[in-house]
Amino acid sequence: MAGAAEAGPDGAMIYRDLCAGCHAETRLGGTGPALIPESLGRLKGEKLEAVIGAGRAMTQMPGFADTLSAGDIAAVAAYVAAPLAEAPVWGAAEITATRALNADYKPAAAPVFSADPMNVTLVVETGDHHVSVLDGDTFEVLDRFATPFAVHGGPKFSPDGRHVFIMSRDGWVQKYDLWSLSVVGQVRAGLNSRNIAMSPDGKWLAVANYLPMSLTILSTADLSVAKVVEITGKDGSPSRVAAVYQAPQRNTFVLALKDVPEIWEIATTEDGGPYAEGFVHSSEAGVEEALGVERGLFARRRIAVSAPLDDFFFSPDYRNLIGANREGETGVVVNLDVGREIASLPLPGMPHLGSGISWMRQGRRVMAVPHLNEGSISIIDMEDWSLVKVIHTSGPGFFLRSHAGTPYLWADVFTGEHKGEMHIIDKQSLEVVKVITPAPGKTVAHTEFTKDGSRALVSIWEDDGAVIVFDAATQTELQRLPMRKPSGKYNVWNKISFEDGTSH
Ligand code: DHE
Repeated sequence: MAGAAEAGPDGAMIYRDLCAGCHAETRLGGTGPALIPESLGRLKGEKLEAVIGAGRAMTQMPGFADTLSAGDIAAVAAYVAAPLAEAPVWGAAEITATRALNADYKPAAAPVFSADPMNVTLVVETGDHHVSVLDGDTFEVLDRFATPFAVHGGPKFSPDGRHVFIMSRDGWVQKYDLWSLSVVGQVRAGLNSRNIAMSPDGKWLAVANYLPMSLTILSTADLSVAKVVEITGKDGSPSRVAAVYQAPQRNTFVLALKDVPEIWEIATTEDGGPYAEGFVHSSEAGVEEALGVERGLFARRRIAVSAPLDDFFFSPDYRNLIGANREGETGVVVNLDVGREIASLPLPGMPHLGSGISWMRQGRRVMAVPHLNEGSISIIDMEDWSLVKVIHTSGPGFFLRSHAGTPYLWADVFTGEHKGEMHIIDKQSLEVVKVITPAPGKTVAHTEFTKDGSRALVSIWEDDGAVIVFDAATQTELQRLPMRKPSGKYNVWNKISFEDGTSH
């Protein structure tokens, strides 16, 4: 009979003794990040054991290789990689209990710097979990502040560009005042979150969650909880929210649901939203109730689709949504006005619609989409949804960027032997006019333009990385700003003006 000595190390006990102090008994995170499969993502097996053994440089995470045997480390890694026994409750009360406002914060009456507040650009530095605030003309660092662990997705600016909201994968939302250069506060809106979206009027911030399966809506004024929407499909099955987007002309949030074949639209004003004038075609008594129609602030509309869609791109008028499924080979166009699919798109090779951009070419609007598993960019005509061209690049890219002030789009290569090559593509001829390799052997990715489009900022995505400032017209390097694994960069003006060449 197997005795206790033969049972092997007890990962749960080691966790309680050594890890729970920072990561919490619940594994949902404390001063350290959550240690659950949803948060660990691709950090598993040997990679996870390596982090436990060696720790993480420049963080509070020590290495345990001297304290624990290889078997102990494997046991604790297996323990944190296993799903939680019970789905944790994370409702309004739990969220509210995490809300912390900065007692030292004093709102400034005007920007405390002389730089153009509309040309300020944020750089997310994932190497040591900070954001640098750059003057978009001189590239001086105006401030550098600590963020929650593992920020993901684009920060969202208030419509006046004064405040910005930043989200971490562990569901923390941080509010920062760009005039005072000061953190305002933070709240944990979810346990494992995807992204955030701001309502067009700037009053509400929606947080898309995988865990729990909900959408949290916060008041942007004070980070209080306005509503927690539980996500269940028409047939009653729960669903994770893959992403949430703002639809400015519609006064709605649009939700990509991971597990049910539905798109949701949620009204962000009392009188606006999907069922405002023009969207409901019958006012007969009882019809709306029978259809399950809701009205008013945060009213929800369900749009049925043929399969779950988790990656979206929108036409600039937000009437058409282009959706794809990460596992699928095709994309579809859903017209949000009529609430149904109107076309399918020839998009093989894992299109990354979230990185799509659009512009006018020969009098017609076209969109460009990179593919995550092959070196190509599809160009689609947004009037008849035909494939205009497939542009071949030297490897799979992650991000595309352009600006009205430049004739080019910049497309990176994120993986493979050509990673770090940046393709400069002419938006009219659709030809690759140049390939630049500013840091050979290193990942070079994600471009953002200054307000006027004259400068392109590109990340050397390494721990001892940098943001390179290029002359956008000649692609000549002008400056290199040392940064810790810089990822995305976000220009206030490009974001709040919904510049076509950038993500929204
Ligand atoms: Fe992202 C944006 C989803 C992996 C860096 N990523 C987004 C958005 C979504 C998304 C839905 C749009 C949110 C927004 O801005 O409102 N990302 C996903 C995934 O599903 C995927 C493939 C798997 C996952 O782990 O979630 C994924 N993303 C990554 C990475 O591995 C990247 C490269 C590194 C990281 O930080 O995790 C990464 N994603 C980014 C960045 C943006 C982003 C920098 C914002 C781009 C922008 O310019 O707006």
